[in-house]
Amino acid sequence: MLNDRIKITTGDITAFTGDAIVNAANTKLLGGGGVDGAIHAAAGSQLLEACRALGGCREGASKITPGFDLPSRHVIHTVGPYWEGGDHDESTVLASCYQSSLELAARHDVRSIAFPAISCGVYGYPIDAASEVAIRTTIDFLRSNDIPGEVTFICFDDTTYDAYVRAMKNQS
Ligand code: AR6
Repeated sequence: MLNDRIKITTGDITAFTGDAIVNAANTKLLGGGGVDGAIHAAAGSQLLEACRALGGCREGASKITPGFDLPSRHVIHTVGPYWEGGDHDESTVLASCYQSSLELAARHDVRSIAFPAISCGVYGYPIDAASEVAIRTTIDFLRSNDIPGEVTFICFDDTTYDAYVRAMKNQS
């Protein structure tokens, strides 16, 4: 069952004990605030070294590193769109973040993966619209792929959690 493969929880993504967590990074891939800062702090300085070697990342694309001191084996770094009102292809770029992260996960045999609400902090993407994109893109991917077996959306607050639950209901 598809719905059994999607989980929505609240919490801190750095505590996720699975194969990979996704980082909401920027194009430089050299750390930052928000979830990016929390992931780098928890993974240790080796993560920054590994990111330096990647040479940045385009918006909507994804790159993978080890998780170093994190409980998850990998970090998939993706770069979400900056919200500019909705008519600058933001939803296409955001869908591409989820799609490219899931493709990378499948190629690295990542069975369990956790996403934060990409672009919904500093980048200002409205959570209702963003959670619809996240859920729709993930459901479409899981329909035609067995790996990852499980996708968890880790929400940092209750408003985010409620939006994901609504988006999930709207898709079912
Ligand atoms: N666990 C789960 N979710 C978290 C955590 C955490 N530990 N910390 C924050 N969030 P943001 P963006 C949520 O701003 O909007 C950085 O400086 C947060 O509440 O981290 O994509 C990068 O370097 C929000 O719902 O990412 C970029 O420059 C979501 O994660 C820029 O910010 C994303 O918020 C990216 O901005």
